[in-house]
Amino acid sequence: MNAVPRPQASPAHGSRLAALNDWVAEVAALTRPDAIHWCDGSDAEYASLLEGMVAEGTLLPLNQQTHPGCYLHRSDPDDVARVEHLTFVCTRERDDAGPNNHWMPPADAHAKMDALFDGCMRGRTLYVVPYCMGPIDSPLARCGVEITDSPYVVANMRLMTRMGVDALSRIEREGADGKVFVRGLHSTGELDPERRFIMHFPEDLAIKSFGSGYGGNALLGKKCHALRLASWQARQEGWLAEHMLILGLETPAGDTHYIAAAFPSACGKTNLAMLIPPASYRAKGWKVTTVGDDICWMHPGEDGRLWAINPEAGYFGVAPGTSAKTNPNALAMIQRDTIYTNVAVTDDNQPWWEGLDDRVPAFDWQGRPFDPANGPAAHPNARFTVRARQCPSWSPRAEDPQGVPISAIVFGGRRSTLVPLVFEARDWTHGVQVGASMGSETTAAATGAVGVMRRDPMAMKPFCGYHFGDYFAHWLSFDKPGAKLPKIFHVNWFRKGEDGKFLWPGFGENIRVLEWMVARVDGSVVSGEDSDIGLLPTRTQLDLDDIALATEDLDRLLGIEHDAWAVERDAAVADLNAYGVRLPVGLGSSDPA
Ligand code: SAT
Ligand code: MN
Repeated sequence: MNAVPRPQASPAHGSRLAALNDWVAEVAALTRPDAIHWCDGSDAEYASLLEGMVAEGTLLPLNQQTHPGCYLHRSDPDDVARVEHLTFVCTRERDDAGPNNHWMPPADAHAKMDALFDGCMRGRTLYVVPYCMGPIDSPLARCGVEITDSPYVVANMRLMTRMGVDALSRIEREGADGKVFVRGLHSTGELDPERRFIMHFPEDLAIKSFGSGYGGNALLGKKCHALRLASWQARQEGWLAEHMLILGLETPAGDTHYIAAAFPSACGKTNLAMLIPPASYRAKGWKVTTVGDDICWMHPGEDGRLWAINPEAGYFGVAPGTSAKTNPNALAMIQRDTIYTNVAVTDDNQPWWEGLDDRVPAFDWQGRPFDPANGPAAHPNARFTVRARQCPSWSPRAEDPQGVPISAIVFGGRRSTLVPLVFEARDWTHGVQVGASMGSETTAAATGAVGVMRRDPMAMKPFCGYHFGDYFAHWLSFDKPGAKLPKIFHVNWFRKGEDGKFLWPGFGENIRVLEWMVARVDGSVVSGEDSDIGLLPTRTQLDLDDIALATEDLDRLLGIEHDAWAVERDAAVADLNAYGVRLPVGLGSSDPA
């Protein structure tokens, strides 16, 4: 540990940056808080936030013997997921937001939001939360300030971002050079779904969010800043802000390949990022390390490769389904110093959720005595928030200011039919088409029906802050002379048989698929089998030695149903054509190759 005391970057109240002080004053004049607290990000501050929430009953200590430093927050039952229908991108020109976003003219949106914010912090404390997305000294990192009246949000921001005096110093330094920080204004309001909106103003790098305390709606550094606004900034500055995990795959030869993978929310990004290889692979020397589980910022480096950072410093993961079998690393990291949201508890006050183990919980996520007639004990989108470094597979390269070089990009969705276990795109353009055509069955991470197939290009449908046509064109623009771009793959761990059971064992066994990708990247496997959808592994190229798979299941997992694929491709092309004239040439046609 660094023995040097933390720099006293700024006075306890206020900042050296007039623009920041002015904005805080302006917000305070509108929202009328009883007090203003400038967050320093210290342990003492975190402890006192927790203490305050425990005292007011919004945070419940869990069993401190088994789970030291762990707490439970029960949200309003109507505030448990992202609300895509209430999320807007407010560009001056409607077309810049694209058909992929809800849009409102900026002046109307400001008027609507300012009416909601008017006096909303009376009786509350206004917290000023300076944060940095990415390693504090990284040229790839970007900063913001969130103003919120929710101590729960502040505590979560402390776990999820680099928050406090160091971030404020950087903001002040950059501000002195004329660089702007992202301004996020948030209030939980009355948690009334009728008075709930999440508004983005990409042209002003601003966010206004009212009426929800839930993760993606309220922790503004995450989806609002690091994806919606960052994707806009990235397009202007020539980089990519993506909904991707980043993992390091160490091979028996001792090389580490970094892989970025995009899956929609609640489709296993956290599990893949923290994968523990099966014993036979570990014995050979395979190892996975975790750089990030949700967001990836990729910049072209001088060497032509894409270099990636994880802008976050924590994980906001889905609890249900997390177990010693599915994700032992995650389970180990959430035994201490974790904030749980909407999980159930056992009779000795330990956190519990469906899929954890066979204990029967005592109380459900709403605090009612558990009764299966009321549905699942934990909310299906129950979450844990925890510092990234607590993960046993955490990679110190997550702190590397230059980021990590990406060898492969993986797209994937939850598809019970049709889509094979893995295929490789023929080239970058084809890979962009594969990503743009992605579909997935919906999950509990967003309000609405679950299990409905929807098109989710690059897993960015809810998160791209501008017109998808421009976004695809931006992706294509990376293919230029001198670029050494990653190979692009598509995977599907979720294929089901006629009996409704998953065909592929998934979890740790997914390393078998990653192994093939790395062999393709380093050239040790010269070519897959060419098909009408891309390159497929041959049977012998995938190591399936010690897993029990019936031949017909394997045929299904690795095969192509040509007629059904033709229908899928037409549907994907029709969906892409909805992006109209801004769709880059090639992507709307039925075959770019
Ligand atoms: O709710 S979050 O947006 O923070 C998580 C997710 O849906 O991916
Ligand atoms: Mn996500």
